[in-house]
Amino acid sequence: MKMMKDRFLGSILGSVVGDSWGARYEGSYHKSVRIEDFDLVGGRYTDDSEMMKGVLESICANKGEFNGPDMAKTFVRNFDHTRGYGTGTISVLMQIKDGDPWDKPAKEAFYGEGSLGNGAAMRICPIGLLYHQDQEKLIEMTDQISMITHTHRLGRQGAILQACAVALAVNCDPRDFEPHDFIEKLKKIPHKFSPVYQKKLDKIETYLNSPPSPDRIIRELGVNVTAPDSVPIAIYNFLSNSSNFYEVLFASIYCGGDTDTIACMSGAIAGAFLGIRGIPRNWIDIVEDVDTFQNLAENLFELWLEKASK
Ligand code: F2R
Ligand code: MG
Ligand code: MG
Repeated sequence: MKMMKDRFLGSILGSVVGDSWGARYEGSYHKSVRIEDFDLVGGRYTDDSEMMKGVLESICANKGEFNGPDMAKTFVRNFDHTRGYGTGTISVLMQIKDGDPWDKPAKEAFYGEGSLGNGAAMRICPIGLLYHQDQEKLIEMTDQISMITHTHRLGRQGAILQACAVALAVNCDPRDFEPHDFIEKLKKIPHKFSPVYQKKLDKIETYLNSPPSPDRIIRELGVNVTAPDSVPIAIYNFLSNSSNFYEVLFASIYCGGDTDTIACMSGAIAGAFLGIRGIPRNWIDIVEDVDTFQNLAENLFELWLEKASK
């Protein structure tokens, strides 16, 4: 049980550490990220962690169940415009704040297409943790939570892929880890992923055998704010550096582009895999509001324990 608690804490705090570190480099061109600059830094977390906090608060208050009005209200209450939100998400949250039903504005975003941004994936790790033994429930809840802001199938599928990666990482033993098995299991998720995700999972498998240049990885997997161009590279950065949390984050930031979000997602997977003991304590201690995130992670673990004992 102690090991499991370590993994819950590792994933939530690993995600916030990745977001806070990555935020320094968001939008950078990858060749301008210098290893000598990448040192112990604190800094503010961004929208990624603020929205994950909202997911944690709402699911803990609702005993692990989805409550759409409550979660939307929590996102709106927490919203701090200085944290660098995506324009589509800002618009959705402001419309809900102004009185629209919680499930209306997201469907109308982007001329009715819905958002395929990575905002649903970046906040979803609590669901991967809580439902790591129940894939059906994990997929159902991830989809419901995504729909508050992201109704495009690619935005929702990216969140499902990320939540499943966190769940798989919780279930893996680092002493006996095979990255190829991890990808195979992701490919076998009983959910119809669009070809863009299927092709990128195939590429990751190939790259694990024979890693191409960083330029090619960035070009083929993508490093931007859309879910299909960020969730796959976060998974790859974890799988190609799984034994070392620092290397996972460094690879995610070195790629440039949407560094806070890619480091947040790879940090969530690596933290679930290595546990909080895999993250140097002094890195965690400098995270803004660390006690709040730690308490929420502990509450989530207690909720899981309660459900597992029934
Ligand atoms: N927004 C940012 N970073 C830029 C500004 C940060 C700056 N440093 C600051 O401090 O102000 N980061 C955050 O946004 C990403 C998550 O975005 P989310 O929540 O998915 O928002 P949105 O707007 O729905 O989607 C993001 C963009 O994707 C494109 N897009 C989405 N759906 C589309 C569609 N159907 N058709 C065409 N384009 C679509 C748009 O460009 C959206 O703006 C994270 O990186 C987070 O850190
Ligand atoms: Mg952000
Ligand atoms: Mg970002």
